[in-house]
Amino acid sequence: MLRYTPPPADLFTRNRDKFRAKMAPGAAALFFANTAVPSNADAAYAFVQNSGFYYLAGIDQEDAALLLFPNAPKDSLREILFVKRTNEKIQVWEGWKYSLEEAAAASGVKEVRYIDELEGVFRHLISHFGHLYLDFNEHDRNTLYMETPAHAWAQRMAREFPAHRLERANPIISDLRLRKEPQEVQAIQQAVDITHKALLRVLRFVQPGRMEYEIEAEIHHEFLRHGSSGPAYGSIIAGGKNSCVLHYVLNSQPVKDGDVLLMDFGARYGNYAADLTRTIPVNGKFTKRQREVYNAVLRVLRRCTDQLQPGQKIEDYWENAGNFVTEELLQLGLITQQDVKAGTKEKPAYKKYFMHGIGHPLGLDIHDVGNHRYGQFQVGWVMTVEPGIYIPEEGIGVRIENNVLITPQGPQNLMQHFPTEAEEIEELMHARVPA
Ligand SMILES: [Mn+2]
Repeated sequence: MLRYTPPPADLFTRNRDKFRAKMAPGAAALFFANTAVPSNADAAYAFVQNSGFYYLAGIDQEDAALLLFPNAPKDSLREILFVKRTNEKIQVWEGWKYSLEEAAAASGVKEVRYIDELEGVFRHLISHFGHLYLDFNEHDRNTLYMETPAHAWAQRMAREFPAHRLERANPIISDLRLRKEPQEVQAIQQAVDITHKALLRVLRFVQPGRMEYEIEAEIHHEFLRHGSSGPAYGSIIAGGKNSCVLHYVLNSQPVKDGDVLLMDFGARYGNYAADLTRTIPVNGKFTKRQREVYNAVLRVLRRCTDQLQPGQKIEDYWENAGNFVTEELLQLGLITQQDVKAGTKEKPAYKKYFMHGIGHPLGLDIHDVGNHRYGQFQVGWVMTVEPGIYIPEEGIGVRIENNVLITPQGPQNLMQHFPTEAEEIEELMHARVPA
């Protein structure tokens, strides 16, 4: 059995309804689970489900597929889930796999068959539709290509049924996934709450001399003991000058007295992710300069969060975030008015100390899908807000990151109960266990 409580099946039923409503009339759609990915010899990487497939089917297992064909000639062929056929050997070596009944209960799909029947069913229906939706990763920051079952199916269609037309499922699913259902917000909140426990744990643990990986281990321990499948992404545990390396995941150095420690980590619960950053003083007390930088970043965090309103223009939000950081950098004496004037729209002065984006959608993926760079914020989006100021010449990098739901009333911070003020963090660190 799974180690977490999955969302109820009616979430996935509603998701499929929403997808069907966007399909071209008479079309079919085919979605695939991820396959197990081999590491080297006979071992596989830990399984991570295909997010689009999970969104529609709620099945967290390899070798599965979902066929949607709303205009199928027979009721029982309109929606079919295919799962892996287990056998004695799989039961001996791997243990539990979904039974047909369990898969039906988890997904809300009434017609569940084994994956080896997909070929026959597809062949049976091929003359009844002219368009087939397939889902490919269209994330605008993805740089890695990997052959998926959908790629293989597309090539097969081109060879065998070249007169059928392929349609893109990804823009539809991505768009739907931006707007979270209440049950999805709940799942994210569960991941957030486990992340909170891990934060409280490390605030009691961090001391000068601890290794960054020891701190990482404390976090992951806390994740796992609450039913999380582990970190949602590579945890960043970055002391001193490492705090200025944006995606520092080596976590190999001792943390030092007088340095800051930037920690960016989040639990995965079910398939949903949390994404937290806090920056703390290694010895439990910020220096005057560290506190100045910290409070500057915190003010930007608060001002940006206030802007997560339905209807807010997103391009304006990004521009405002840049302006807020610019004000703080001027105050901190890091840039001058001349620098600001010399900056261009493509390369504004603040980019020297704040090089990344102000946030991203969060959900089944840590950098979740959907067009979130243009247009307006909408109710139901969950966004990270993560301003930072990185000063390599001073060895101080500060980022503070929260996860925020956009509601009709405005922003709702899912990390409301987390320590955020410099003083709150220092106070919790006073209760540390001596090393
Ligand atoms: Mn983030």
